[in-house]
Amino acid sequence: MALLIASSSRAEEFAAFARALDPHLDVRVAPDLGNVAQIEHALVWQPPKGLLKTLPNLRLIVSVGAGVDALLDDPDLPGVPMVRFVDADLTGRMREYVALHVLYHHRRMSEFRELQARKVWKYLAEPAAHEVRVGLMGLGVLGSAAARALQHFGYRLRGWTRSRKSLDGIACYAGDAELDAFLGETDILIALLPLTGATRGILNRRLFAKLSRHGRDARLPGPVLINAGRGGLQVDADVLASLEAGELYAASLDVFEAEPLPHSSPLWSHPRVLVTPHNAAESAPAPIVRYALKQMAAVRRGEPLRNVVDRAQGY
Ligand code: NDP
Ligand code: OXD
Repeated sequence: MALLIASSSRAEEFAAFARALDPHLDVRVAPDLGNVAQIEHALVWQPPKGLLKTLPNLRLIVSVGAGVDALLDDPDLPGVPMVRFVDADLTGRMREYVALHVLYHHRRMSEFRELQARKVWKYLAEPAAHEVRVGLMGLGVLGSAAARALQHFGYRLRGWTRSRKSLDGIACYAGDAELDAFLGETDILIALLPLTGATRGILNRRLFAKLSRHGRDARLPGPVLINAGRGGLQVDADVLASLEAGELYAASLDVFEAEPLPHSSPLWSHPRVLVTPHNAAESAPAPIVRYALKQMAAVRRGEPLRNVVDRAQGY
């Protein structure tokens, strides 16, 4: 029985941990597959399309990522069980990212940075946290953990999901029919959705125009977008157009339509945009490998797997 690791940048690190944790485990790193008939498990992050289909005895696919859109994009993906990465390490990192960026925009830090650059000492009005309405698209493992972290500051929270949820202290909206109501009461929008057929391109100019607007209800200079989900959720050009038109006040973007973000993108230098390189929540190799080994042990013992991907829903 062998474990294949296929991950563009960190495969050797994962392999070293796997060998340290289980010295008897036969660990292979793609593209050195050896005898493919011996490979029963695969730990993967964006493997080349068609690679997994070459493994005739594969029993389990463990995704290094919480998001599995790239895996499901493989037309030759074998029909064996696939689990996605869910772990306190990843969740904690995402919680930090979301709290950091919500606070940054709520406290108008991009404007203070601009003022500092010009050595201008100027007071800017800031609403109290309990006046700011933060809306999370996605209240799954990461969205709900981020919401709980934001609750400590006193933000007014709402969330939008596919199926109906009931979470203490969070106004819950579900499905397309309730999306506009959710957006209309959101000052800071956080996207923690998976990329699926239903969510691709959802963060577009039409949607931004539905966010809580200036006027009687204004709590911030304008709506804010924080996308830590997937780049395919957003239309980069629409984010820029909405920023230019004042439909968005600011944005934090960890993910982009094309990654790495091309040098030519005006998002790099926009004064109200924070760009991070898809690292909102990149887990260390140790928790990822430990998680994979636990799931492999469950397969061997015939126990139920955790965090199995629902292929029909795409996440
Ligand atoms: P979960 O599967 O736990 O949660 C997904 C949430 O999105 C659920 O609440 C789900 O609704 C909701 N959702 C899915 N489809 C729709 C839809 N069509 N309409 C409304 N809501 C929908 O995922 P995680 O929280 O673990 O992760 C979320 C995403 O974050 C990942 O898929 C990945 O793309 C991204 N990610 C990004 C990272 C980064 O570093 N930038 C790191 C890790 C993950 P319901 O509850 O009804 O199922
Ligand atoms: C993930 C990611 O999906 O890092 O885990 O993007």
